[in-house]
This record gives sequence, structure tokens and C-alpha cells, in this order.
Amino acid sequence: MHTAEVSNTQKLTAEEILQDYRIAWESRQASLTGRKEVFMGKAKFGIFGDGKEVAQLAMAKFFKAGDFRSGYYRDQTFMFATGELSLQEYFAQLYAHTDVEAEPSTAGRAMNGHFGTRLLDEEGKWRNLSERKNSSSDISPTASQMPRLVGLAYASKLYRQNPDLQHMTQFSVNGNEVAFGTIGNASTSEGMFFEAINAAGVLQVPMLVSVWDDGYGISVPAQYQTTKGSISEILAGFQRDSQDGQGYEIFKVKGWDYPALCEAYEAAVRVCREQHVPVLVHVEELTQPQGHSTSGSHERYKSKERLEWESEFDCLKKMREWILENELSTAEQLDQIEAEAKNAVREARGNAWNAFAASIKDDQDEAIQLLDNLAAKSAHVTEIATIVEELRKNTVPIRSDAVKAVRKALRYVRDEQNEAKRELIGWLEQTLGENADRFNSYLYSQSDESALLVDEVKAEFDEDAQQVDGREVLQACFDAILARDPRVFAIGEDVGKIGDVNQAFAGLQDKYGELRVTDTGIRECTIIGQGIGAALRGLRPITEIQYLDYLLYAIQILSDDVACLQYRTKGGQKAPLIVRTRGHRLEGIWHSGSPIGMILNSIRGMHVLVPRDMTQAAGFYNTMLKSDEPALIIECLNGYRLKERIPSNVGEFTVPLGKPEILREGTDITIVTYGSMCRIVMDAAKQLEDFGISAEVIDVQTLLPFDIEHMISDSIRKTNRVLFADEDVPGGATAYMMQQVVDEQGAWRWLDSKPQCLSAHAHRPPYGSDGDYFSKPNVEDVFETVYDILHEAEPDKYPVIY
Ligand SMILES: Cc1ncc(C[n+]2csc(CCOP(=O)(O)OP(=O)(O)O)c2C)c(N)n1
Repeated sequence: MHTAEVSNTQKLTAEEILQDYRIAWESRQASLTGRKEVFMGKAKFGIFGDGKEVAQLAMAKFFKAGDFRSGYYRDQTFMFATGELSLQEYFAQLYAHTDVEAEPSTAGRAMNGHFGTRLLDEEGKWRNLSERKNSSSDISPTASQMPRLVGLAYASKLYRQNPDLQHMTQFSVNGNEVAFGTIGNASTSEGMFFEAINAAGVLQVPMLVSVWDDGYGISVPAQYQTTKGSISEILAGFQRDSQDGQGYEIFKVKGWDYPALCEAYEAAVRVCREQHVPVLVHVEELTQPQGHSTSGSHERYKSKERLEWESEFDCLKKMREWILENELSTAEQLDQIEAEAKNAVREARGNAWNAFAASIKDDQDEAIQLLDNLAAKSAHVTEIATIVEELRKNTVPIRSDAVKAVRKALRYVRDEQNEAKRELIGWLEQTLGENADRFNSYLYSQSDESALLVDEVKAEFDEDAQQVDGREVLQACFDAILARDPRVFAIGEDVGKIGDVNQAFAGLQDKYGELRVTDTGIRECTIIGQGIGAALRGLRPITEIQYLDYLLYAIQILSDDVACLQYRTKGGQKAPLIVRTRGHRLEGIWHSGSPIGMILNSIRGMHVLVPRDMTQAAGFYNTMLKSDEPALIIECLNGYRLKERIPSNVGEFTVPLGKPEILREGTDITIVTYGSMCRIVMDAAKQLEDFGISAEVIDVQTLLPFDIEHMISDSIRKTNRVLFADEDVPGGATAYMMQQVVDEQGAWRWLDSKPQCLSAHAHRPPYGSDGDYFSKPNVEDVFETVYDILHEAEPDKYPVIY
């Protein structure tokens, strides 16, 4: 048997090399076939990994059980080579097969090339990740794989350095796991790429980033993307100066050079895994034989010379030449492998298509049968027969075709009654239910650790419970949490040494150490990413965004990554991350933000909790840590120094989600609010009482989920009037609350006055107390708005004020 010396320590047998060659060829064939499938109309869009095969084979060689990948849509060869994706699964995703068994990455939810392994079992519990080769779930926004990559690597650091985590062998063995990132050269232009590179350098974590450099980002060449046209050249300053110095190891290697790639990855992974040094592998001279995606052809933007170079330096061609030059195989043998690869792909495509089509065919057949039965009984036989005929003619049906046909047919028989119609309706209801599971499930956890299932434990107070600053309630809560659960750690700007800008973590770094309560750089996006990756590996991060106004820096990653994680994997992955921030009302344009509508509309899939004081906030931390779901908890910026009593069970009590609290009972109007506005509304309610108006004040407490048991609607049933008040812009979260109550809960039935909203002005508040008064809703605004509603109803009883 021939062997090839690709490095000092690594000898590859001819057998192994030919196996790689086979995988590379199968992968290339999958790309070529996939493109054809799209053009034949069997799939809607295709993006493929051709031209990147050989580098990925090399990377896969050093990817071990327990490791994690955070990559992007070009990584199919890596997924094949690690055994985490079969050819049939690859095609199942192209066709959007909705069965988890057929398409485990996303159950048909993401377009092709979006990979991920199932980290959770059917009950939503963690599998043994140390025994598996893991891939976090890909997303389309370029470079968005980078923030979570920081966290995947950071978890290894925590597992290695924190002895209290040693027992969690299901997730880590001494932090030996490497987080492998991949990114296209053009996507390194994104800010979050640089932020992530810097963060991992500061943290010194085992993060290995491969840049697949094919010189373009769709049509835009490197000179428009990267200074000096080379990412490794401009990142050279990150290179470690010495073996024990801080920084990166940087490798540069050509993407068609199989032995050099094997050698580079061997060295790169070793230093990363053993020493926890971050590594950049710049893989140059890659090609993209079929162009970017099925959306266009690269002949439009690549010169003739470039296209010629690409075919000359195609990595498969080069690998073949190298194998022959080194006499590791004969040309005939390689021809045979290539032919076999073609057959394997053809077979996998056929099997995937047949399974996909069969899964839909049953629905279609049943619908046709039931519609035929209906036609036989109906006065509208002609119309129904036409519908059936159309459905029958459809040889490439999708699920909605049968459903559309049935819904249309039912219109014609709306005033007929017979068994055939009843059966058809039964079928429709069942099919809609099944499709809800296929297409609409798992926005939130469906496990028994869902936050909605956490039992309420009421706060208890000793008779002599002392009044303390609000921040001390939180501090006591965090102290208890850190003491009881080694998985919990808190990170953020100023969170470590001074215990956050409002000192809710004061003294806790001293008590629990730097790994548990940790300062970070000013980098909101990767603070969140650090949390996402760690949460994906079984830890319980509390990641702090210093002010709500700066959540905008992180909202994209919350929206695109955390919030849709359960959904886009159909329950295959979870990242139970807690994002802590503080907001609403303090001072000035950038420290008074309350952009709640923006948040609610962008992070469905997370819970959004808006406690009015620090006791409620503490209860929410306890609740969320008992669940397996992510949440954003927004504390009131102006509440840390207000006096509250410390519950005696501050580390245990829980505040249930989706359950508003009636702060004050009343009979004339219901005022619905949350957060800092609770105090203002309560003040106004007291003043209204002096003028004979009895206001019921409800704190919704959680905006997502919202008032699950319709307590607000019950209140309106009694008062017949409602005001929604908050500090967001007009049409922001007040509009959301009104939709929930009036439309969703059906409270319009009980209303005698028009439902009304009171929000801040559309601009942000200027600095100073007057800026606040004239921009945000104040006590007088609430008083007068309520008074006017009652004046309109009973002008004699409530004459005009002014
Ligand atoms: C944030 C964002 N902007 C734009 C796009 C559209 N887009 C998809 S891929 C791509 C080019 C990426 O090029 P590169 O990073 O070099 O990777 P390659 O596709 O060449 O492997 C662009 C602009 C996107 N998906 N996300």
C-alpha cells in the first residue's frame, strides 16, 4: 500500500486518500445535480459547495467528537466528510422535505446548504454532545455565524478552567473541543467578523476560523471587499509574537493543494485544541465552478482569463493530478471512483425525490378521493369536478395544492349537508393540524422545560423584611443563583470588577471568580454571540447589554440567530440565553430608549419580560433559569435606588410568564401598562380617585408571552373602557397591546369608549427633566387622557378641564 507523507506526523494511506477523493467527487456531483434540479423546477433555489471540496476534506480530518462547527452554505463537503450529512439528506433539503427524519438539519425550513446537527432528542433534552460531531444551525445573513462561534469556543475555556463544570462530560471533556468557523472571503467585510476576531483574541479561546477565499462575493471582487485584497495580510497584526504570547496563529494555504491543506489543518487544530489559541486559516485560490447560486451565471462578471484559471486550478482536478503523480492510484481506478460517485448521487437524488413526493402524494390522493365523493353528492358537481381535475393533473404537487382545492370546493357546498362533506372537513382539519406542525411549530420550546410550565413560587417576606435599594434585591438574587448553579455566568461591559454600572453584581466577582462574573469589551453583538454559543453547549449565560438603547447593536443577531433557533431546527437545537438590559426612562436621547415595538416585532421566539421593579426582575431570572428558553429581561433604569423589600426566598421565587398583575382595582377604566410607567400610572390613578374616577391598573409584566389567560379582557368586561400606556413611540408596543387585547382577546365586545393609546412622542427625549416631561407620558398626561375618555362618556359628570 502506498502512503503519502503529508506532514511529519501524519501518514495517509492510499485508501484514505481515495476515500477523500470519492467524497469530493460525490460532493461535486451533488452540486452539479442540485443545480439541474432547480432548473428543472424541482426545487426553488440552490446554492452549492463546488470548488471548496478539498479544503473541507482536510478540515474534516481534524474535527473530533465534541467539536462544533459554525459555518455557512458552502460547507456540504465538510458535512459529508464528517458523516453528519448523507447525500439523500442533502437532496431532501433541496426539495424542502418537512420530515425531520428525512431532513434533520431544518426539517425543510431553511433553503439548501443550511446545515446543523440535532443537539436535542425528541423530548427537547440535550444529547451527549461530547460523543457527537456537532454543527450549530446555519443562517443566511453573511458573517452571522461569527458571534455564536465566539461563544462555542468560549464554552471550551469555561469547561477547562472552571473545576465546578468538570462533571458536565456530556458537553465537554476538559474543554478539549475546538469551535470551527467557516466564512467566505467577502463576508469578512462585515463588522461582526472583525468584532468576533478581536473578541476571540482577547478571550484566547479555541476558535479556528477558515476563510474560503474564491476572490469574490457574488460578483464583487476582493479589491472592493478587503484592504490589500487579503484577509490574512490585514489580520497579520493578530499573529502571536511568541509561543506563550497572546494573539492568533495564522495559516495561509492554497485551496487546491491537498497535502498542504492536510498539513496546515493538522498544525492549526493542534495548537487550537491544546493551547486554546485562536487560529485563522486563510484558504486561497478556491474556485466556484458553477458561480454563486442558481440565481445567476458567473460568466457575467468573471473574465475569460479568470474562468480559464478556475478550470485549471479546480481542486478536484489538482487532487487527481497529485494522486497520479504520487502513484497512489491509477487513472482507471480514479475514473471508476468518479463514475461510482455519479451513480451514488443519482441514486440518492432519486431516493430523496421519491420519499419527498410520496410524502405529499398521500395527501393528494386522499383529497381527490374525498372530493370525488363530495362531487357525487353535491348539486355543484361541475365546479367540484373541475377542481378535482386540476388537482389530478398536477404531477408535481406540493402540500398546499390539495388544501387549496378542498378549501375552494367547500365554498360551493356551504349550504349542503352530507357525510361526504363532513369527511372532507374532517380531512381538512386534520391536514391543517399536520401542516401547522410542519410549518408553524417550535417557535418556542415544546419541551417540559418550557418557560410557560415553570411553577409559580410566590415571593415570601419576613415580617421585619428590610427596605433596601432595588439593586440589592437583584444582587441577592444573583448571589443565590451563582451559588447554586455552576453553569450560570454573567458577562458584559462593566459587569465584572464593579459589578455592573448599577452594581447588581457588586462583590460577586470577588466571591465567585472571574470566570463567573466577567468584564467584556464594548461589543454588544459578540457579547450576545458569546452567550449563544455557550448556551448551545449546555451553559446558562446571563449576557448584559448595558443600556436598552444599545440593544440595536445586537438586535440582528438576536433576531436572526437566537430567536429563530428552535424554529429553524424544528426543535433540534436550543440556546437558553438570558439577555439582561436596562431601559425606558433616565436621561437624554440615548439613555431613555424604550423601543419595545421594534423588539417585539423582531425577536419572536424569545420571551420579552418587562418587570416594573427589581423584585419582579429577580423572579423572572429565577423563572428563566428553570426553563430551557431564551429571554430578554428589561429592568427599569430608574429603579435601582428605589426602596424594595428583599424576599426571604429571593433565589427561589418565580414570576410566571404571561400573567399580568392587577396593581390597583377599579371600576371606571382599565389602564394597561408595564415597566417604569407603572409608577406613573399608579400616581395618576391616585389623583383620578380624588376626582371620582376609579381606574384599574394592570401591569402586563411580560409582553411575549402576553396575558395568556385574558385577564385584561376580563377587566375591561367590568370597566368597559381601556387605555394602553407606555414609553415607546406612537404605534409601538401600545399598538401591539391593543391588538392583543381588542382583536386577539376580543375585548371590543365590552367597550363603551374607543380604546386608546398613550405613548411617548415620536422623537427621543431630550436631555434634562423638562426634556423627559415634554417627551414621555407623565402623570398629567395619563390623568387627562383618562379624564377625557370619561368626559366623552359622561360630560355632565366630568366637565371639560381646559
Ligand atoms: C448580511 C447579508 N448581506 C447580503 C447577503 C447576500 N449574499 C449572500 S452570499 C453573498 C456573498 C458572500 O460572498 P463570500 O462571503 O465570499 O462567500 P461565497 O459565497 O463566495 O462562498 C451575499 C452578498 C446576505 N446573505 N447577508
